[in-house]
Amino acid sequence: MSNKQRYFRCFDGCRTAAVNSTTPLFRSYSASTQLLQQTPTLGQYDNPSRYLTPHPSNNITPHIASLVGRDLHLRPSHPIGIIRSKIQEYFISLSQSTQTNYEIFDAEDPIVTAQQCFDDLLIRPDHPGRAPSDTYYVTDSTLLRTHTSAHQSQHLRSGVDAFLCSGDVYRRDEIDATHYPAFHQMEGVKLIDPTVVCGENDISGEEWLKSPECQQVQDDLKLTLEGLMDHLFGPTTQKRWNDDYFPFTQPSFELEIMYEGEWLEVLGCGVIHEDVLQLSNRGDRRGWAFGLGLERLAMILFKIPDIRLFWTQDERFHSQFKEGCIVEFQPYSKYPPVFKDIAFWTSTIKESDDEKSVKEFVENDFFDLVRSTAGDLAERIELIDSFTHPKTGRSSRCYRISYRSMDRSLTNEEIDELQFKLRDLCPSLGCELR
Ligand code: FA5
Ligand code: MG
Repeated sequence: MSNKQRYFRCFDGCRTAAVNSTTPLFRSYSASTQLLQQTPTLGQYDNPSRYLTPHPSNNITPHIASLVGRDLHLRPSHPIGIIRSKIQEYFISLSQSTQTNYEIFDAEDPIVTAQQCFDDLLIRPDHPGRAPSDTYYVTDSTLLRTHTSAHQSQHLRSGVDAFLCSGDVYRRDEIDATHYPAFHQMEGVKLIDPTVVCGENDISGEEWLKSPECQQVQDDLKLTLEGLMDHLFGPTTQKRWNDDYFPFTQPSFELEIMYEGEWLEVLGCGVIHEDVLQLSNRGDRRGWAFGLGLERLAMILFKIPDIRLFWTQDERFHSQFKEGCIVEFQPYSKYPPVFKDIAFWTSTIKESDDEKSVKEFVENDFFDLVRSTAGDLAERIELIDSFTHPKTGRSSRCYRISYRSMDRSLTNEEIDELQFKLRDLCPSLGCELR
């Protein structure tokens, strides 16, 4: 077995609780399973120098590099690890009734190529998600995966018919209680039994989309995922399907569940686009795929109010969770936030040899600058004012940053110090402080 970690499981679903939580991580299964199992090593990608390369396209910050390889999803007593196991348990239980054996990949390298993350999935070169403002690039052709779909094509190409693949994903994004630049996803893919629905020599294009076979794939997908929600949230949970769009599935859907009076999006999915299958040399088959956010599910199930908590090292957090148990998180503190505003012109006009050069402001660069300066103390950034000067045409923005520690009270002095550092760094984005 190469760098990819597969476990093959027997499908009676029984699994012993014995887990050695030290590195490497061992999982044991009861002797009654004819088990086949490979052990992912915790922390095998924990090496910041892999991510901080001198390549001119590299836009990974030391803060992000320090998160890669933490492997929260492989820690048996971490909420992200508990939820991953619970989902896998459901799919293993399905294998008997549906004759589908899901192979499991939990330790793929988070560095993927642009080909894997985008081209294989029909994401066009001009798609905004590929821009360096949205994606962390290691070099110009390699990057930190932005979704676990980056591994779809490789597994399909290698002949796997059904699999689950989980891991950490990275996106340059806004900062608040539900968004963090690193989070975890699980991908699921199933190709339908070719004696029931097949691809090549059969119908394609519009005709395929309107066919009863395509409907059959959708029905199987929806039934499977509704069953998963019942397994996680109980059979009375209200669910609703909305149409969605992904370049690599057609048709595409999102699933929302009603939780405490609100509809929450938990996953995206769809019928795998026939061109994706074709590119993976599986054009003779048809199937479905989904990608779900593990933090979203864990925040709901464990009632964890802030996404940063998943990354804390505080024992008061970790001591609350045990392998296999869903328990309600008991907040151990709510320290007060410290608010600071920062206002700047989003461009600096440099007069050099009569030529005016203007560097364009990218909001995600500013968010990254705050994260690099303040780390997890930055709880939220809000744009509270913006205007364009009527004479000069220059734009101004004012952001309010809430700083709050999960673990202690902050002093005004230490936050002032961070804020001064941030102000000193703003001109590097082409901004001029006001
Ligand atoms: C995707 O990432 C697609 N790859 C999903 C997919 C897979 C579609 C296979 C079709 C087939 P999306 O960007 O919507 O889609 O993210 C999927 C899920 O990840 C969301 O439903 C949500 O649960 C979670 N998610 C997305 N962004 C964030 C974020 N910033 N923080 C936490 N969770 C997030
Ligand atoms: Mg979505």
